[in-house]
Amino acid sequence: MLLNTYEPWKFAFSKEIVNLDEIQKDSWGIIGVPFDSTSSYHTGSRLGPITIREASFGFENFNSVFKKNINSPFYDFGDLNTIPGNCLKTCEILEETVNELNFYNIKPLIIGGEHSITYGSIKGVLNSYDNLTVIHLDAHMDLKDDFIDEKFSHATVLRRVHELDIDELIQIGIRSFSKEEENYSISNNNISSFSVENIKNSLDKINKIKTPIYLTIDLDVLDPSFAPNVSNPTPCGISPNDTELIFKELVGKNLVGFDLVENSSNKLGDITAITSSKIIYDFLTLF
Ligand SMILES: [Mn+2]
Repeated sequence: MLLNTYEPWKFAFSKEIVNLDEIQKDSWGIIGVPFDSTSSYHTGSRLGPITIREASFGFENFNSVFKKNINSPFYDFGDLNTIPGNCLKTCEILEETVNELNFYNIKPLIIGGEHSITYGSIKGVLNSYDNLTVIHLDAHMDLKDDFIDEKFSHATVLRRVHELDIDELIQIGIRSFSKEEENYSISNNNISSFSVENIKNSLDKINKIKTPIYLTIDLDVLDPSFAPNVSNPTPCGISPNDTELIFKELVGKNLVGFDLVENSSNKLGDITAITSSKIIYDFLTLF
């Protein structure tokens, strides 16, 4: 390594970017999206990309859960230039960035920011894939048609995603929703919503997926005892061990996009940022 230095604002173990044309096909590229303008409770997820990257330096290269090192090279391209206060324009910029990543055969690994940005990321992925199953870990369904008259919000994002041309939406860890959202989930036969008690059934569902997969994780899927600093903490959630169970079911599947959102840590070394970072670290060990 030249000068024997490292970049603390790049995810640990990420490879140096030398030439985009020489990047290994199907590697992952991290993009931070420091945007939190539609957050309805705790704001601060704009600091997610920084606090999560910093926390990544606490882990070993060898992942004892998956019994392997992080083998596949991945890259950290820094943070998106967002437009504070404008969700749609920020999503358009992110979609364009994901298009560019796909052009170089790099798969997007998005660190939020809040959940509304998932719309821009999935739109970008859909420009490259005809079929897509979205796996959605969250305490909330996020299937409202509008939230206080806003169509584009972190509370409506999976409704907007479902309106795109996706094959299936699989929601896991769900425990907070309106009657309208529950009816929408029940009346659309390509939506499955699994409660915390039904995680085992969601694993069977994941096992049967044949299409490319986009995985979106709202960190509030975890119980607040593991991840207190999220935008909308919701008691009685899943544990980090449950996310590892889900990840083990994803081994060998065709994952083409990933995001982790709603981390609102506001200081370095925060337990929520460490947990977020561990989830991304586990995800990167799958390949
Ligand atoms: Mn949520």
